[in-house]
Amino acid sequence: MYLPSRRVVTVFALAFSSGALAHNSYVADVPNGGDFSCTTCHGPDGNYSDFNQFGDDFKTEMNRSDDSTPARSWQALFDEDSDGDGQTNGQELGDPCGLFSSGSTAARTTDVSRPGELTSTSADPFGPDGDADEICDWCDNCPDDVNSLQQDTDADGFGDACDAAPTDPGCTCSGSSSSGPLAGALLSLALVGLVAVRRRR
Ligand SMILES: [Ca+2]
Ligand SMILES: [Ca+2]
Ligand SMILES: [Ca+2]
Ligand SMILES: [Ca+2]
Repeated sequence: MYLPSRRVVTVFALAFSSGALAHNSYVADVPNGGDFSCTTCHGPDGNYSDFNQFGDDFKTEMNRSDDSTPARSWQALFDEDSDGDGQTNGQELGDPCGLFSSGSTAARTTDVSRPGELTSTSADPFGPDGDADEICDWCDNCPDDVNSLQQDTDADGFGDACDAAPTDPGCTCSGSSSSGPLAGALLSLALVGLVAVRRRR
């Protein structure tokens, strides 16, 4: 019976363990990285040398050496659609806004799908999305108002749809923009009433 030499066994063990170690060290760099074991980045048989497209993209990002883009950056991948299924990597892995940082908990931990598998998609990639405008709550500048264009004229972080002063960047007060004109109209009516009362006197 053939028995492999100690050297062969050692090389095989090192090769396997290095793959496993690499996998374990990268899991924390991807939102919900442990959900699909190694098949988030690797093929369905779990072969460490077999990368799916997301795995290839991730590997490229890991190995990036130029200074302009920090290496190991999820932010460079979240808005890409590696497998071409119509959902971004972030939508599939529960971080559609790219808020995840290594080791943190993803914004969404349910309804996660594989970003490197065309037939795997999330049922609600924008969720949770309280106003159903296809901008998830975490990155919606007006989470209670339908404003899919996210217009923010004064760039103060509050969308025009819910900015009490949509053209005044100095006013960071939030609230429905409709409350501004309404409040103004009510104030005008009060002033007219006050003037009328004084004239009668
Ligand atoms: Ca996708
Ligand atoms: Ca929304
Ligand atoms: Ca909205
Ligand atoms: Ca604004």
